[in-house]
Amino acid sequence: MKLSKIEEGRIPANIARNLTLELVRVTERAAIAASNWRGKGDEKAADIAAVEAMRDELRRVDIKGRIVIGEGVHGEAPILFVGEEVGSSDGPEVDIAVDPLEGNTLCAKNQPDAICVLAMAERGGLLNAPDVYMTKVAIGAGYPEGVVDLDQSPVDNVKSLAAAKGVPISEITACVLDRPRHAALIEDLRVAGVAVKLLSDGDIAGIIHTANTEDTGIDIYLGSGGAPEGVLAAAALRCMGGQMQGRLILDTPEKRERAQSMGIDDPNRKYAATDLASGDVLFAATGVTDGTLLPGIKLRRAHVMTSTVVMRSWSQTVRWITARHNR
Ligand code: VTB
Repeated sequence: MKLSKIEEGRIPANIARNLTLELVRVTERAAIAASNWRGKGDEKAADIAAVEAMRDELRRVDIKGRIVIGEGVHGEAPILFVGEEVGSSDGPEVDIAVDPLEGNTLCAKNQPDAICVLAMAERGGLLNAPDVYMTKVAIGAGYPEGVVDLDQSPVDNVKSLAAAKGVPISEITACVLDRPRHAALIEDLRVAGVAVKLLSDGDIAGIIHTANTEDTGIDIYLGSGGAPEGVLAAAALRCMGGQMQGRLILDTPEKRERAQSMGIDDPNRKYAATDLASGDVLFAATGVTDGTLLPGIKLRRAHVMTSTVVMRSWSQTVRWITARHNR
């Protein structure tokens, strides 16, 4: 039998794997802070609570970290801005992408799958994506490379996925953000007989769901969402297995210039998951509200319970960590 990477004892000289638990601490802190704002109808307050907690906890992590996906550009976002140095400075040079509260509307409405998210990669490993939309397609592991492609129509992608899965197209469930801009996409999918699961928000969780079809029933993610969320979702898929492509929507001269100033020379480039998040990547997400991805924060009289998924691309180990914190 082939030895696994762990049995062979091959520990690569890249991101220190002990950092995995450090990331869990960071997303746990953010999620606990955000949980105070569940169902309170105040998205902004929920977001600020998560951002501040995440920033504070990151200070303790032994890394020379640099934010590449954060809360905004320097000058606009006070903390966790793009380019901000984070960590204790005593450790490896890494790039960090954060979405301190992915789905702040979900949190404000206490709806499923509000999560606190962080990804870490070696320096240069995460695309410095502008805050524009990205067209995305994602599927889980176990399919031939290239079975879906952004240059095919969404319905054609579903058809080739159904053929590869060996099921009729009517047994494919596609996950799409419920937005007016997706009206034609949703209509086309329904006319073709595809089941469409509409998300009110949160396409990082939506894309992760494709990597876990047996539990979620979701086969494919289609449509456009935030480009920063695309990078974070790609980091997760790299750790879980699966395929994803993304293309920035740079539909105005201003957006093209902004992208260019961030180092993006080809505005039409089709990014694979490995272009969005390359090398050794760590990804952590803690549930704020109960969802399909993770249980939310549970407030008990003496304790707070957190549920986190943390994973690493090198080994594709996926860990679910339930923690009990004293109040
Ligand atoms: C997208 C999506 C996110 O917000 O950014 C969306 O990627 C915003 O889309 O996961 P609209 O501008 O159409 O509202 C989320 O759903 C949540 O942050």
